[in-house]
Formats: sequence, C-alpha cells, structure tokens
Amino acid sequence: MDKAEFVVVANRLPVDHTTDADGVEGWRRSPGGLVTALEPVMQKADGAWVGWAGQPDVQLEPFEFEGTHLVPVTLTAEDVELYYEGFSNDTIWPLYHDVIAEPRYRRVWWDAYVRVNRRFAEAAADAAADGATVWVQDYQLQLVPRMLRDLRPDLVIGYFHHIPFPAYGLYSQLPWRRQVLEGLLGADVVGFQRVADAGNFARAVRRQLRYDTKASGITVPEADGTTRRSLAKAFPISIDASSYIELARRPDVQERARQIRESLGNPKRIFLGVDRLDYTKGIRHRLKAYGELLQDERLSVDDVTLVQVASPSRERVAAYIQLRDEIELTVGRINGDHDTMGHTAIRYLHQAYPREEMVALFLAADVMLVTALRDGMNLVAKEYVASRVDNRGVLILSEFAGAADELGTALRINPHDIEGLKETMMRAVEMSPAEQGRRMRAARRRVLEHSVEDWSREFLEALAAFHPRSTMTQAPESRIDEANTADAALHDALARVAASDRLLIALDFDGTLAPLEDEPMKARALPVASAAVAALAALPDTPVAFVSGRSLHDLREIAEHADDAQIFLAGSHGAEFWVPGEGTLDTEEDAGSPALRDELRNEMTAQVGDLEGVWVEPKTFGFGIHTRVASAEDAQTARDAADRLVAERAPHWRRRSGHNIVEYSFRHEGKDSAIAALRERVGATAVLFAGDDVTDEDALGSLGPQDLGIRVGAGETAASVRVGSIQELARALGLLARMRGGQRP
Ligand code: GDG
Repeated sequence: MDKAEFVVVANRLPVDHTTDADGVEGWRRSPGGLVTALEPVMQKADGAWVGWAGQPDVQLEPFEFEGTHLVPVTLTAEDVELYYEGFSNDTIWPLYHDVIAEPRYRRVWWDAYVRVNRRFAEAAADAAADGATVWVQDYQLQLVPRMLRDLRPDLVIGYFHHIPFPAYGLYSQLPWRRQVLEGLLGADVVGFQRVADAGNFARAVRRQLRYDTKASGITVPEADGTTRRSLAKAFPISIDASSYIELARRPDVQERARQIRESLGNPKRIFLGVDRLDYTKGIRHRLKAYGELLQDERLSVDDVTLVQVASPSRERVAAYIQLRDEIELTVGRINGDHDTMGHTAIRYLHQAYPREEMVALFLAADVMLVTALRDGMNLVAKEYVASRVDNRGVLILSEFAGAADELGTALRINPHDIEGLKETMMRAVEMSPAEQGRRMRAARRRVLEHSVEDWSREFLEALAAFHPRSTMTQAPESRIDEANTADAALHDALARVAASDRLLIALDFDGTLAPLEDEPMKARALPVASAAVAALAALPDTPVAFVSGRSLHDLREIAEHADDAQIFLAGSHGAEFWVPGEGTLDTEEDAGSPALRDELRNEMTAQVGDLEGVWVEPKTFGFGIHTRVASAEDAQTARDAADRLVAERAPHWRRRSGHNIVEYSFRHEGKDSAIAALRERVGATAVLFAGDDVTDEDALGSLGPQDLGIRVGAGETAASVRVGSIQELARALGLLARMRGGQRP
C-alpha cells in the first residue's frame, strides 16, 4: 500500500489470531476501546496500525484487515520475556503505580526495551507518508517518539500514556529516568489521563532535564541548537458509551441479567467486581472489607453475594502468580467460613467473558466495586455507569482511579481505609432508589457526553495545532479555508498581529474558551482551546491574559492555566488583577460598599433564592443573577426584583447584562479598562482580544488599528473579525501560535 497519512503504534495490533474447528487460521478484531475509538479516524485517513500480533517468533508481512492496514512487528520469545514481561510489566508498571509491588531494575530488560522500541520506531517510520501524523500508545513504547523524530523529523508525533505517571520522588528511582523523559519528549503532544499525571511529568522534566515548562508547554532543546515546543496535558480517556447502551437495552441481555440474579439465589443485593487480575486493582482490599462485614454479621450470605470476575492477566510474571494464590486463598477462606448449602459469599470467576455477559453482569449488580489502589482511568467504572440505562445501581469508586476526577457522584473511597470502605459498602446497600437515580443520572451524563470518540478527536485536534497542513480531524465546514473570503480575512488579520513586537493575547473565558455551563463552576476550557493558549503562552514576547466578569477567586479556580505562573488574570471585568510573579494586586475598596454589597446580596437571596433555576452569585464588588436554567417567567421576576432593589438602595452601582446573567457592581471598570491596564503593564505593541458577550464589546470597542478584535458567535459587534464557535477560535489561536513561532508555514 501507499504510505499512510495516519499511523497508530501500539504494543498490540488490534486483532487476535484465531484457529477454527477445522484448523483454519484467521484474524478477529480485538474488542478493546482503543480500536473502537480510532476506527473512524483510521478509515477516514487511510491509516496504518503498527504492532505485535501476539505470538512470539512469528514473522508476518503487512496485511489488510477490515479496511485497516496492519503492520506486524516481530517479537522473539526472548523479547517477550525481557521487553514485555520484564521491563514493561515488572519495572515500569509497578513503578508507575506507586510501587504497590516492588519494581525490578534489570539492565538486560532495559537493553531489550531499547532494542524493541527501536524496531517499532523503524516500522512506523517506514509506514508513514511525508508529513504524516503518528500516534504512539502507552508505556511499552516510551522511547518511540524520540527515535521516530530522529528518523523522520517531518512527522507530527503524539503519545498517549494510559497508566499513571508517578510523583518525582518515585520516578527518580528509575536508573534510566533521563532516557525515558527524553524519549517521551520526542512527541509534540504527550497526553495523560489526569491533570495530576501531566503535572508529575512536567515536574520530572524540570527537575531531571532542567527544561523550561510554561503552562502545559515544554521547551525542548534539540541537538542542532534549535528548540521545539511539546505539550504535556490531560486527555482523560473514555469508552464507546453507545455500544454499552445498545447492549444494555437488548431484551436478551436483560433476560440474561435476570438469569444471573436467579442463579445466585435472587439475593437482595449483588456486589460486583470486574478487573484484570492485577495487584493495582485492590481486589484484596475489597475482599477484606466484605469478609469483615460478613464476620461482623452486618451482612449475611442469605441477603448478599459478591461476584468477582478476575480475568487472567500476565500469568508468567512472578508478582501475578503470587497475587492469584493470595486471592484464591482468601476467597476460599471467606466462602468456607460463610457459605450455606443454598448461598455463596463470593462467586469467583477467573475467566474472561464476552461483552454481552459483562453488560448483563453490570445490569444484575446493585453495587459496583472499583477499589483500585492506583489506576490510570479505570474503564470498568465508566462501562458500569453507561450500562445502567435504568438509572439504578451504586458505583463505589476509589479516589486513586482517574475516573474519580470525572464521576463526582460516585461514592468515593480510599481503599486503604478498610473501615471507611465497609461503611461505604453499607451505605450503598441501603441507598434509596431516588438517591441512586440522582447520582447515576449525573454520572451517566458525564460518560455519555464524553465518549471515547471525543477523547481521540480532542487529542488529535491538539496534535493538529502542531501541524499546519493537517485537516484530519476537522469537519470540512470548520476548517480555516484561505480560499473562502471570511477565512482569508481572518488569516490575514492573524498574520498581521503575528508580526507585532510584543503581542498581548487577551481572552474572555466563558463562551470564548469554555462552553457555557448550567453550573458556572463546572465550566472548563475546551482541550483544543487550552492547547492553543498553552502554545501561545510558551512563545517569547507573547503575554497571555484571561479577562472575565467572574470574580478573580472563581476565575483562578476554573481556568486551568491560572495556577501556572505565566497567565495574567483580570477578574470582575477588570476591577481585580492577578499578575504572574506578583500575585493578586491590591484593589482599593470603596469605603461603605462592601457592607452594602453583603446586605444587598443577602436581601436578593432572600427574595429570589427560592425561584427554581435562579442563582445569586456573590461577586467581589457586587452580585450577579444567573437565570440560564430558570423559566422565562422566573428569570424576569428575578431581574425585576434586582433592578428594583439596586435602584432604591444603590443607584450608583453599574448594571451589566450578559447571556442569562445580570450583574450589579459598585466598581465601574469595564473590560476596556482591563485591556488598557494590561497593555500598559506588559508593554504590548498590539493586542488581540476575543470575546462572545455584550460585556466584551467594551474591550472590542476600545481596540486600535494595530490591534485585532475577534467576536465569537453571533450578535452585534465592534470586532473586525468574527468566528463561528469556540472550536474555530481555538483553531485560529493555534494558527497564530504557529505563525508567531515561525513554524512550518
Ligand atoms: C489500562 C489502564 C486505563 C476486563 N475483563 C474482561 C473485560 N475486561 C475489560 C473491561 C475494560 C478493560 O478490560 C479494562 O480496562 P481498565 O481501564 O479497567 O483497566 P486496564 O486493563 O488496567 O487498562 C487503565 C486503560 O488502560 C485505558 O486507558 O483506564 O487505568 O490500567 O474495558 O471491561 N472485557 C471482557 N471480558 C472480560 O472478562 N469482554
């Protein structure tokens, strides 16, 4: 085949080898989520997948399978032992999971790891077209990004790390800690599951390699004396939610769930655990808690059963052999102590099941136990939630699993705290259907709104910001198309400000970088937008500021970059500032006003706080009335009441209205004054400002001919350029970063 525009490199190919009853050999697509996630991109981009076919010492030629070009990499039995079972699964895996098991550092394993990584890099270099995008997956291949860049500097390279990245104190144990960091930094974008993992990685890079890091950007020196930028950021992975929903709605799967309950003697409550048999999953901790609840007679086998599916995993690695022995001993003991002729305490299954059976189990289970001691994400938690189309069931979720960052309504536990875990298990058993419904609905919303396709799209969009020619992930209508007049104007305007000596990038936050949310504190910048912001912030002479109507306090909390020293923040429409290196600037408070503010705020809450969907937001210099989720009638009532109160008691306050919010403030600054103050402070020779709302027009109207104003979305505007959406703005900012960084045209 021709060289591919898009190449995935993973330890395993997305297929398993099969032999049917007549001895005929073939391939079957493996069921993993990664395969599903990447399928649409593979099809669209005519992609290739480089990986091991799963059998040692077998040499295979590249072949086509269901529309994907597969490029097998050969591993000898010795490679499997040293590179895969050894360095990957007995050094990196335990080290990166906070040394739950002791990592073993063996030089022959490392040598094999380097050798095999090089083989993968060479195969990928060979499969990729000129300027192609290559996406490397996971901890077995941490050296591939650097090796690949050395072989093929023309490629755009991404890497995603599926497991945790440990704190520096642990990471620094690794005898090859430098080489691994350098290996990963060969990628343009290094993706992690959690914000904390990306933070640990950036810290390791600073401490070990002494490279500069700024927001999510890392400056990487190259051998020829030049520097490049890499991005290290969280892109939490997800599942193919719709396929779980589809299965859960199938009558035969629901019938199977009933059968499962029946075959367990129709207990009042079923607990379920589904894990690869791995020491990171906390299976022993959950067995201990459950055994003690039976021992203490708080639970009885007449009423409850625990089903534990422990699918076979890494069966030749010593730590796994020992773990299996321990777990099976514990299960035997608990069952021996508590089983009756009719009921069993634990139904233990050391087997792998088809997906249908898994979903039937999810539907049968009242309480799902995810007690991982450390887990990158834990997809099982998300699969359980997606499968509960009936909005029932309780998820108990370890705070040490990445999924805990997203599934806020699960019952969170610390698996090391056995007493706490027992209490939570009792709480789950007793939880009312109404509470189950509330919690499950919120968790489902998150999983359904962010499925694995969104994950891969967001990652590839961030990667595309490094690739001026890439159109892979963009819908045709949203590409910046220079032939189109409006886009040509945007392109020219960006090129003009890109050439400024010192360019201040000032951006509104809500509606401009982050989608508007019903609950304002949940707003977060789109990953593609924060990637573009990080790319700009990493450039010299390009100070970046967020200019928002939010209080500085709230802005710092929601704006991901705000903790980083480099982004200026202007809160309350420019009445308060936070400056990198200096912190919060003192604001003079107008003598009588704070007292009046508190009084009016309390009065307003008393008057309208009970109206459904109306929310009175305390602001530094006044208050806001949010009506986004209120009925039109209640919204009007609330606004009228606030107008009356302010007119009577504080006629000198400034009133501003925005998208479903009215704000009242005793400070009169607008975003125009914020821009003026920032412009002076940073010594900007030009300003780019982008915003979406009425209050942003103050700033847009104050810009001069050397500046550039961009309006996001519809509405009357003083801006010279308009973009249709947050995504489009993010792309424009990404393009600006490349123009200004002097990257490939
Ligand atoms: C790594 C990271 C991260 C398990 N037994 C059976 C079966 N499974 C499926 C589950 C789930 C998958 O395997 C396991 O995924 P997890 O996320 O739970 O855990 P790891 O295998 O450790 O995965 C992890 C993940 O990568 C993705 O980035 O979330 O943190 O450690 O999909 O359902 N599936 C079937 N039968 C089984 O018996 N069909």
